[in-house]
Amino acid sequence: MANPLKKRFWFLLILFVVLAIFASVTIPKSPYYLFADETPAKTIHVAAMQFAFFLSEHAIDPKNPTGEAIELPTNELVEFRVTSLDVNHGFAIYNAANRLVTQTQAMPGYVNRLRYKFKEPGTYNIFCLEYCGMAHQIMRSSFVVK
Ligand SMILES: [Cu+2]
Repeated sequence: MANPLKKRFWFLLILFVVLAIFASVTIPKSPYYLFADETPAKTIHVAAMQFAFFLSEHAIDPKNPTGEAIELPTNELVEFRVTSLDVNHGFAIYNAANRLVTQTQAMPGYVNRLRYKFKEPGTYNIFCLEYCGMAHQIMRSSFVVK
């Protein structure tokens, strides 16, 4: 009869090796490390607020938030600096085919940096993915990638 402690040892060793391989393959590809060592070609400031997004190439005044039409280049690194002026919101970017491309949270008191390289030109839509109030579903914006 096989020793149950030996069986357990081999089971745990194989489990550890499988988890170590999985972690070493997937962690470097997580969004937190994507483009971490590159300097963004463009920085876009984003302020979310019930029920609108303000996007600007300049810092946004929280007392009088305004945005502007945004045009971004293809295949260049863009950094969105996303915050909220009231409650938690989502900042989700969808391509022209309405597929989710990338997303982060917009939270009061925090600036989340979302880095992305847009490979396809076109109009991208921004939707809020966090239920934030009665008019949550109309909270949207867009920008153009050329
Ligand atoms: Cu919302």
